[in-house]
Amino acid sequence: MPRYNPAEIEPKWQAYWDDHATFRCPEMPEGEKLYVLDMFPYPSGAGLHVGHPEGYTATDIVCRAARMQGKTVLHPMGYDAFGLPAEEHAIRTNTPPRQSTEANIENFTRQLKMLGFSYDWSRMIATTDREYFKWTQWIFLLIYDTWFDTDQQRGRAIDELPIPTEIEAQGADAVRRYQDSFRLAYQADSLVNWCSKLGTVLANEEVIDGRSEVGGHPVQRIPLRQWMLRITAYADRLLDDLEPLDWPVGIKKLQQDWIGRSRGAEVDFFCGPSAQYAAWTTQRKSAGFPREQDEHSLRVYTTRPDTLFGATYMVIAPEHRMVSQLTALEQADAVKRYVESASFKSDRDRTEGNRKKTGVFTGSFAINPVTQKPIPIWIADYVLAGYGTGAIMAVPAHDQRDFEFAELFGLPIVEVVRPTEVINETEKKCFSGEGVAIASGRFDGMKTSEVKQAIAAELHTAGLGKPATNTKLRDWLFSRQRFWGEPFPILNELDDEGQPNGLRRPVDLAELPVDLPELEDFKPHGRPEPPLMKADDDWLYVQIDGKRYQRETNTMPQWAGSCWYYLRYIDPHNSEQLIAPEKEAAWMPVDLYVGGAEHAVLHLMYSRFWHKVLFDRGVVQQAEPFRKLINQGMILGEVEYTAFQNLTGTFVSTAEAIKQEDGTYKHKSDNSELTQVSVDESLITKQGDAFVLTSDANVKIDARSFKMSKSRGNVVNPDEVVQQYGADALRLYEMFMGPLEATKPWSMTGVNGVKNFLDRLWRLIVDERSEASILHEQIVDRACNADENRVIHTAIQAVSHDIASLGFNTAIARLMETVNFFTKQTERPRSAMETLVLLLSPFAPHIAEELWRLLGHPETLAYEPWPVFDPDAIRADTIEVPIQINGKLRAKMMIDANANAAAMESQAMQDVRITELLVGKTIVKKIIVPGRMVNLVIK
Ligand code: ANZ
Repeated sequence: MPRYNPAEIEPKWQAYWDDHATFRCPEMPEGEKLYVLDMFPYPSGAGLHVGHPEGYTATDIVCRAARMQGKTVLHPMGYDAFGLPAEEHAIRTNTPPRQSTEANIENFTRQLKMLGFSYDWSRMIATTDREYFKWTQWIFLLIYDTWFDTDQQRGRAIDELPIPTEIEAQGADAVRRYQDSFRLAYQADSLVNWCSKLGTVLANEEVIDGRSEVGGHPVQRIPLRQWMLRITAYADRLLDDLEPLDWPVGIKKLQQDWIGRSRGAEVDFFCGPSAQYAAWTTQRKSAGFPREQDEHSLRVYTTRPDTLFGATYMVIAPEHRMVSQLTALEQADAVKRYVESASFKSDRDRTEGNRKKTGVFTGSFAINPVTQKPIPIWIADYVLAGYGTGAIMAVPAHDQRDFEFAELFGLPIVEVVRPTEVINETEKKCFSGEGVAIASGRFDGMKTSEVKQAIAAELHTAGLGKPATNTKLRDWLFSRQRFWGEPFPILNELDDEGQPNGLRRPVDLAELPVDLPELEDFKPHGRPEPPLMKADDDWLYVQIDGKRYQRETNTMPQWAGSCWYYLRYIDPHNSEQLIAPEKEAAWMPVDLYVGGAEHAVLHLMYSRFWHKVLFDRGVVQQAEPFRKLINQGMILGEVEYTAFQNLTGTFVSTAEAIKQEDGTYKHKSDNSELTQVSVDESLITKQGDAFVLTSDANVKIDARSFKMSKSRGNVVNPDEVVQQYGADALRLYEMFMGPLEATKPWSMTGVNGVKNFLDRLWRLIVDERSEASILHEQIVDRACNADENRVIHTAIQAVSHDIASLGFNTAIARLMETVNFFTKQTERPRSAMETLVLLLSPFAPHIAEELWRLLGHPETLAYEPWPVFDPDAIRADTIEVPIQINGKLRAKMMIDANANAAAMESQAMQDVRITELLVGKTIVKKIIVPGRMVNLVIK
């Protein structure tokens, strides 16, 4: 063996850890606990990507070090296994998605084990396990059973919802419908992104530029009956509870922006027949602002009620329910065409700032309640149906979108706010800041904030307005028309004709899980209706107490399973409860959660929301699940070097190449034809931060790395890296590339570099010349001398500190220095080698275990005490420095090696040999070089 051979060592130690259940975590913490969580992967057919081991190695290092520091570590892994790719595979091959999912899980598990991560595999879960999604369904029913009490700001059981007497009087079904309208899980007609090609409704984030993210098919917006989760009820708490979390500020900001809380007012504008205007205002004055707008009014949400005098037109969203009511006959065709075209645009397309505004006049007018003037009502897609009330009062002088729209369609622009400070040119056209009211009647001269208050109060007394807050956050569209997802544990009651009557019944808890039906055929049928409608009648229909029900055939979105997996790891085999309360109390919250920044918003928002419902309903005991969060940076493909080449093969810098209209390139001075070529690294020299051709330094080489992708062919496969260099080298390299949170390019040369380091470490301890694995002859059984001790303790201090602060790259650099130091020594004390191996073990556990064994320890090092840092060992030694007078050596003194100039001077002045020589003289100059010498110039 003697040469370092990871292919032999690594599988051996992986088997050892498996056989000995080395990383099995006890049910309850013994002493201090540490719960370290990785974002679990979707087990795709492509297998692990090198991006996965980045975060996974980081957490593994933390866990391995923490075990050695005596903590009880919970470090689990599992799979987020429902999802579109498995379903598409099933459609293509007509095999059940469970088959491919299980095969992929097996492959992922093999790969993760191959990398030596110290997971407690006995806790492995997949969201597709029946024993797992039973509890996902259970949580759904809990959410369904909950309403949000806005006064108490918490979710409560639905049977605690106060029922108004008039509802009570209408009987049991009316009460059920009333309750249904308050549940956190409810059904609503919602505008959805319908993709007929995929045969499913997609979430907004699955739609990119009006096309499906998967497959790039056209997406149309249509109304459909959907399950919604009332996450908006929790908006305030989701915002307020962010603050104390130890999360990157960027992520907190993203969540705040996503929730997007704004405060303003709702205002009703009269839009009925003018003959009824007077009666309407009188009625409003006495009755006040109604909960729902009446048939003669159009309700808007505004953050600037102070600009009401400048509202010169109104806009409703193309999907607004009053579109047909407000459309005049002569405008009907134009409106129909406009509404149809808007249905193909995503919200993003509609609201992006630089798009040209579009719209159509309805032919109707509303009355501005303060100016009493009629103003036209338009339809435009820059107003979104799902925000506020889906209608606005447009104030073109003070809102940029309204301004662009008014300019385009020649609508009046009336300035009502004058800035109090100097403004720039664009603001002169449309000033959206605060200032002083003008052209606003009795409010003229008042400050914006005062006008806001005053107009809002007037509208309130007139029964025309009320304060309102809004969030950008929408309720969560929670159903999918797919088959590879969790079925909803809900039964829809059927009437005598076999049609759903709108009443529902949760599946009894004892009946969970509701398993997916066996399907003969997985092809979508291209209708919004879910594929589970194709299931056998045995599955589809249920009879209870003489009533017939049809099972809910929608399935949950992939987000569902990942909303709570961190809880199940704590008690994965509990068949009675989602989690035992004492275990939840002992292990939660997650102390460190590491994963990609792409989950900054949705996954983290959704899981925080579920956690809060579980908290309100007493299932968990803390309001937030993830105490500390870190996002690993993206790993890009290898740097690609490019330049241009002319027809004779001469290289030319990119700056010389001019792109032609047809996409080809020509030389900027001689007009010769150029083509972009990649340049081999061996032909390049680095000059400062730039790269040039070694043979011609005038030719600059572009160096760029790109996101790994199949189409670019720059994907690095972890299997191949492990085969060639070993898992320890891969782990070490990924941590050595740079700070965990940085984006960084892959480099095989870099992998080779760390592999060389591991070779050196091996040779430091093992005698390579021998046949059997024996220790190097320079390993000696003596205590470390002061030098060796200083090097070792410097390493202990640095590595311990760096692991705690997740600065893995600098820890590795320190370990490399330590190895270099001992390589140069003729003797290597066994104790120093042992410490070195222990310090390295979290990073490169296989080689560390092997060396630990060779150093004479039969047991795993996984629970060896972490080396203890001794500050005395690195305390600087004393050194001898000369004291000169006028350049002549007069004395020597022993001094602390780190002493500064002042300390050196003061010690020198106390030396009797010097004080004698100074009698009667004056010092004209002191030359003091710390650590080197003192020279006094005297007269
Ligand atoms: C009049 C006005 C005057 C407005 C003014 C702004 C400036 P935030 O802060 O994002 O909540 N708005 C309301 N509902 C809308 C919808 N469904 N689609 C598009 N825009 C909508 O923005 C609230 C402001 O956005 C509201 O205040 C409204 O325009 C517009 F000088 O009302 B404002």
